[in-house]
Amino acid sequence: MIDIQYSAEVRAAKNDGTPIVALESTIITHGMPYPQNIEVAAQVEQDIRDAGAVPATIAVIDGRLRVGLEPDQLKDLGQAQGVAKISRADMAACIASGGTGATTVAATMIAAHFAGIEVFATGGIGGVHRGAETSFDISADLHELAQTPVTVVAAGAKAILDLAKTLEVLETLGVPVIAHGQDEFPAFWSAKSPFATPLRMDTAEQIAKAHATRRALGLPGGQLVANPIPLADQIPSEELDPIIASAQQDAEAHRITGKAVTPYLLQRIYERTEGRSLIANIALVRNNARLAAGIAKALKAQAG
Ligand code: PSU
Ligand code: MN
Repeated sequence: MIDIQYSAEVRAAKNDGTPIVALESTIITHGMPYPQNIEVAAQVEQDIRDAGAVPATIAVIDGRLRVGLEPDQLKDLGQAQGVAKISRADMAACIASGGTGATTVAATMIAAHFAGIEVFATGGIGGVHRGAETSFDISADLHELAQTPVTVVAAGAKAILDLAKTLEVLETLGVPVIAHGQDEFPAFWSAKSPFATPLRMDTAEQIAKAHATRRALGLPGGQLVANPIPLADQIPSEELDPIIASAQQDAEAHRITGKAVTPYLLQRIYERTEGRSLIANIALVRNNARLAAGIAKALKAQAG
């Protein structure tokens, strides 16, 4: 009944077995300012092609689930006004009512799995917000990782979140958190955080094998691959911490709640770093896209 609309490129890749990497669209509509958002989206797609896989950017447009956007659709979405941010709770309603929505990590995982795509690259996942003990603000992304079998490559969780609590919830939910090439959990704009990651793997092949082994065991849920931002591009946490704290205070003062919180904080941090947060964000997403392409290729190669 759900008629997935594939881009020509993704349709061809599905037919000939080329590895595919899913990409989310909330990062385009709610995570980065126009016009950089569409430039970055196109660049990240190209990085995946250069690494030997095919990109599938996911969104709901006029009530249709799109897996892979044509260049014009990507441009239109990146400058459209009032696009909804859709997570697990909103996805069916958006499709049923003929709406247009950008998919978060949770909704992108659902769509990717539905389309038979096992690997997904993004910037950072949603997690447990600072002050969650009173606000109860915990991203649906964490529960999605616990139930949908997609490997998500992210630069850890954004430093606007409570990283310690985010790691605790992931552990409770049984989500493997795998740091790529280091022991520490990365903190999005910074390569390292004070927190150790439960698992470490140094190659795409190992990560692909762990993904396939979970499937063979019949375990529900995916894996979070925490890939640190390249050192040359990071913003040291000493510099960012006070900026994040003040963005947080602004959000509270303006009573920002629910799904508006993450986009609000990202925008404030962008302003307070005079755009440097965006430059780092671009570098880490591209880095994640390359690793995700390697994992998708390894999964295909191992399947023989
Ligand atoms: N990381 C970014 N920019 C973003 C997001 C993450 O750098 O826009 C988005 C992702 O789509 C993620 C969502 O799934 O924020 C989490 O939102 P919430 O905290 O409301 O679940
Ligand atoms: Mn939230």
